[in-house]
Amino acid sequence: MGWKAAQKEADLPTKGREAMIARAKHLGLEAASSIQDRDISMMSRGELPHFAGINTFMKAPYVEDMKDVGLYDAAVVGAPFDGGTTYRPGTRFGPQGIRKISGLYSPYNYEMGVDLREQMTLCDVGDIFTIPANIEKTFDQISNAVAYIAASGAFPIVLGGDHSIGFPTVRGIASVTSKRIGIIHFDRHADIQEKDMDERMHTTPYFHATAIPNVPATNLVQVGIGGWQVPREALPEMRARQTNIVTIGDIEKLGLEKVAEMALDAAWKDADAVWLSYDIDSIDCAFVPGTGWPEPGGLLPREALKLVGLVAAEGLCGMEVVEVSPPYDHADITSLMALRIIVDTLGSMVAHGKMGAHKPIIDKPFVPL
Ligand SMILES: [Mn+2]
Repeated sequence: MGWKAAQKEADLPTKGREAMIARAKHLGLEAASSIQDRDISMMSRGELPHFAGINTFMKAPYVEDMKDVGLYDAAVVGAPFDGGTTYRPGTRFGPQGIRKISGLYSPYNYEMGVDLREQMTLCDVGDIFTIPANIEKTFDQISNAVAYIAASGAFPIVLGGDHSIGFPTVRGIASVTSKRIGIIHFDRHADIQEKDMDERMHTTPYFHATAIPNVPATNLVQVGIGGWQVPREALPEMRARQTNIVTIGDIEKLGLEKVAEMALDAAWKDADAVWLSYDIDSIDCAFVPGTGWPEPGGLLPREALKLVGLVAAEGLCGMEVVEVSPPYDHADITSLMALRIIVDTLGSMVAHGKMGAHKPIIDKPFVPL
């Protein structure tokens, strides 16, 4: 595998890199005459140095004019909101935490033989204007943003935010299609009770998402559920709605390939598209301390990356990574893990020819709430 990947790199184009360097030199001016590498510019305007520059997601172009988002295959959008948290807050800083560490990465993945800069176009549209103390108004803003991005043709990549945003994101995508949507949801928590402390907190998104007519609960697959943090209030809903639940024990027993196959079967059964919701707390809290409800005994990072790669290979209509709380993080490791979930998802989609595959399901115009 190692040598095969080395061979594969020779076939990848380099046009994206050349365009980036030309743009950097045009905008950032010529480097000092003492610098031999004439691809370097006076001002950092591209990938290098990794620690320099303005922190968009992986240095993707910042698209300030939302009307241009459809010019890109995929768009990163932040949903900085922690009003739905029921223990540790801080996920309002999640989008900036993930963006900050994303400067570390190049767009190339060795094992996949994928170069995101050469094989797709990515932009960062910045953050949704969330309303800090109002869950419902924030939900409306998030649904509109996701619906607008999806209707434009770009693949939405949502940086949470706590998991309460899992309802409005799906409501947004479901509003621009008449087609049936399944959800693959990685989490330690079932998040499917109707209310928590009288509000639609981060414990509730899948009650509300699967009440949407074209998002049936039977197409909801919840992977990694278990431990001591699943509220009993969720259980009657799981039973009544016939959701698909996979525990860490199931994963240990069946193996990653089998679990991914089962998840894909259930999520895609009579469905036309699948949304990925990745709660970072599905991973053992030793690896993701910066999260709202840390729980030991979850997925190992290698398992998490393998699973998302497998489920993304069939294509997705959008994704979110939630529950990254930088104030509780150490050395950016939780943000880094969230970043890997995103780039591994994109890499797998690109490797399997699925980037852009969601476009045919978008058959309704954007109608704002
Ligand atoms: Mn969770």
